[in-house]
Amino acid sequence: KKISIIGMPMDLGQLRRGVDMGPSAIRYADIVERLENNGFHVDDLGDVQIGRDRLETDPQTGIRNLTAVVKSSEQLMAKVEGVMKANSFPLILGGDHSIAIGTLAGVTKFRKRLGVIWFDAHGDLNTPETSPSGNIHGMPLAASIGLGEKKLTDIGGFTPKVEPENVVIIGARSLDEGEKNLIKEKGIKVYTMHEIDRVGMSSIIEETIAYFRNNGVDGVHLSFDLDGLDPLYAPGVGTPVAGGVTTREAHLAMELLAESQMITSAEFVEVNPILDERNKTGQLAVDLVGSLFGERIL
Ligand code: DIR
Ligand code: MN
Ligand code: MN
Ligand code: MN
Repeated sequence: KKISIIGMPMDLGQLRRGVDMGPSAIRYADIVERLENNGFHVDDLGDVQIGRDRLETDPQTGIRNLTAVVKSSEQLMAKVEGVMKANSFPLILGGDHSIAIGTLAGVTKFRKRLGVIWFDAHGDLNTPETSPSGNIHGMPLAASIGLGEKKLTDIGGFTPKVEPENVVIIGARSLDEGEKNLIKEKGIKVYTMHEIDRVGMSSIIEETIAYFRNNGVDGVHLSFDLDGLDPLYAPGVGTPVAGGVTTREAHLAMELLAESQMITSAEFVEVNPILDERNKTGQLAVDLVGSLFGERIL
């Protein structure tokens, strides 16, 4: 089995500096060795070049760094397409969560009915109209279901990438008003921390797997924002929110997804080494990737 790693050192989707060093931090925690030791052939394709023309805010929409994000997303899309064409598993390392726009544009060239698991404290469902920040990392899921700025939704020349009924959000605990309205309007499935506390992670992942099977998806992408975890375990993120998922709950989720053999692409995002403690969050990302690819304790 083949895995292709793509580094996406994007920091233009938000304002905290340092998240562009996320791919390095994850590599230094030995992601390639971990996967090779577990029997995979791993190709590290290196990093996508990120445009540096930052601090341009679109006067009409208030979106920050729009041009540079679009350019970089197109390059990531092309790399992901190449990996998919070669029948390898695309594993993308962020970078802030705006990278998901390019990832999903590449993946959905080959999947007509993709399911998406959005593991995150946030909904990332803002449009320029609802965004409190103008930061694109709060918009990638909206863009991928076809909502918001046209330059973001239409990357790759088609929209939407994903149907709202094929999206499952897990770990939510910080949703803006506009995002809450959108979730209701579109009927997006959301497991907030309340449901995780109440029924447990194992039931939630089992339900998610059954939901995707019932929907007849032709693949499932895992978009994993490290801020879905509690900042106690993942301090190296730009927008930490207390009351999150524990390390063990996250591992359990990855282990159950590995068992399901359903995941066909994945990205791990928002690791910011400047805000981290001795690469704790980068290391955790690698440990979770290990579980996602079948590592077991015994
Ligand atoms: C907020 C924060 N909802 C925004 N979003 C974050 O700016 O749209 N997403 N931090 O990961
Ligand atoms: Mn090779
Ligand atoms: Mn996110
Ligand atoms: Mn988040």
